[in-house]
Amino acid sequence: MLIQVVNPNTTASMTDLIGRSARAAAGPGTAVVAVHPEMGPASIESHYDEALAVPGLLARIAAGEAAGADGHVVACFGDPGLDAARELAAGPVVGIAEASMRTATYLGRTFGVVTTLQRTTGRAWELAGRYGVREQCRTVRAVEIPVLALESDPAARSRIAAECADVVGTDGCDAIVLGCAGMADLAAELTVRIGVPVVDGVAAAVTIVEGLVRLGLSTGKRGEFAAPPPKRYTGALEQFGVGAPVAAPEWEVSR
Ligand code: 5HY
Repeated sequence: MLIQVVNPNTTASMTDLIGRSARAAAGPGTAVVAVHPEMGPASIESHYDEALAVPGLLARIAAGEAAGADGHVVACFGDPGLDAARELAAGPVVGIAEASMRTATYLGRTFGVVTTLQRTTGRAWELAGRYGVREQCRTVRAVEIPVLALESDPAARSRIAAECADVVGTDGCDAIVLGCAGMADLAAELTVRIGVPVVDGVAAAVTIVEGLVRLGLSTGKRGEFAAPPPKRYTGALEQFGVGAPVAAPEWEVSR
């Protein structure tokens, strides 16, 4: 099978990091392509960023569909455009926030989220409510490190570790969810260092998509997530008209 993992921001180094985590989680017989949009924000740290990331994300979902992807991951902790992507895709589409939060509920009674900026914590709480895990989510913390500084700030790793340790020590959480795709490479080390399961949403989402495809299950297309009704889109969005030609991705499906 082939899973397309879309980093909705446009930073190639973050796409590479996401791809490494996704490939490490994928089982034998599962190919992973990690991509990002040609247009959109370099990182997603606000509602404005999130809104402007969605068109590029959807273009990637459409291209992946045309190229035969069996499923998709939306690799951003706000799960931007997830419902719209489910309308476009034939296969399952899973966001890393939903995947990581639901996964954490299998690992203990409570979990805490550690994310980047304080201003994004409201979205994490909102998603916990949307996904029906608000009771198990005991805390959402921010280390106040911008998304792209996760790679460049030498103190980032230790600050995230300290926040995770406090989530366990102060809030007594049984598990931790990393609230940014850019933290994907920290989960294994933090699990050992903190002593509780630390969930990377990229790996969790790939595993869930893989399982759904293996079970022959996908998004229900008879109701809310049926293909969008055809209509005209104007201006910069003209390419999104349903039925408009879809740009082929740079990658080929090699099964
Ligand atoms: C993410 N932003 O996973 C989110 C994290 C966040 O560019 N990729 C981003 O802080 O909301």
